[in-house]
Amino acid sequence: MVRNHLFALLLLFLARCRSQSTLNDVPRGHYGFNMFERAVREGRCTYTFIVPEDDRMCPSDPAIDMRINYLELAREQQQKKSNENSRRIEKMEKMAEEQGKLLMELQWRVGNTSASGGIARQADEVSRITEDRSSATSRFVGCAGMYRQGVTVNGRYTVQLGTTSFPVYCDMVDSGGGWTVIHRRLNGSVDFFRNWGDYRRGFGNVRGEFWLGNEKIRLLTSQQPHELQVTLTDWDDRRAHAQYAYFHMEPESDKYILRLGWYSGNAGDALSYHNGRPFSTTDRDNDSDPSACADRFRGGWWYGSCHHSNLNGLYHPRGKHVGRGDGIEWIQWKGMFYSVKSAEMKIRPANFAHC
Ligand SMILES: [Ca+2]
Repeated sequence: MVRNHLFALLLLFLARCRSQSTLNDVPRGHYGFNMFERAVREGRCTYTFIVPEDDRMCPSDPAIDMRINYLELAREQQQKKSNENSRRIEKMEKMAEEQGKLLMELQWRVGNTSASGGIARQADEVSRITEDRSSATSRFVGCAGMYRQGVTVNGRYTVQLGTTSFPVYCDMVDSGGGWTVIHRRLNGSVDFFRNWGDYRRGFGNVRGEFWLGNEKIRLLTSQQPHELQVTLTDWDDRRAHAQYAYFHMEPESDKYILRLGWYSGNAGDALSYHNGRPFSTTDRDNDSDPSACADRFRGGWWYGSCHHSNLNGLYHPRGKHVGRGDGIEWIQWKGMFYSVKSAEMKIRPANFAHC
């Protein structure tokens, strides 16, 4: 009885539309509900349907809950698998890249050895390179070795290779560090127009201008495959660089022939022209030109007929100069009549960045 009265009051309230309320308590089909519906239809009032707080939560169905839990678990597992697959793909890509480099190097070395003749020598060469590569991950030569031992400050250090030791300048900062600097031009304080013996031994000061020496460079690069970076600065202090994925010098008996890998950088490729060419100095004409390139261009380099780069040429204090190609030239960057303000060549093991 009391309930019916409450119902009547509620419906009266709803029909007058003075406030929002709930119809959930009113069974559909009840006369009060019908009244209200009619009132809305006739535009005498509008209503807002408010779902009671308790009804907003669906009643729990164990079967549905289980299904949801299962799907969430499956989604998490799928995500984990996806992440794991991404990591595996990345790792395999790195391995493929390393193997590609090794294959390229082996093919190149074998081809080179073949040109010199002798299957036995080819086998020895492949065996030696493979040994180098397998041990390369545990040892680094020169500044890279010191970097791996925790030395991360640029400066002069002494490297020990077997019974030989000599001073070097280490660049431990540029492009990830670990670089052994083999050449630097800075201010023209050192004469680079020198003979074979000087280039073989090296000259200058590793803190200033110097050539490390063909014998030492040869020794470093014969321990394991190395990469080369050339850094150049012009007289407006603009910098450019050229990087070569592989850098190697043959022994003196082969006239320190230059071996180079792929070029990258923004200076232009002015060194690949010299790939496969022997070193020449003022007293050793090993170039392929009728003239003596080292004499004409005032340096020691892997001249052909004659050069695309001449980083051991004359130091011209104002950059632009008259003598064609006799300065510190990088033709693909500045042409034949512009000597750069400073230049540096540095090497490190080719796998340094990956280990
Ligand atoms: Ca010549």
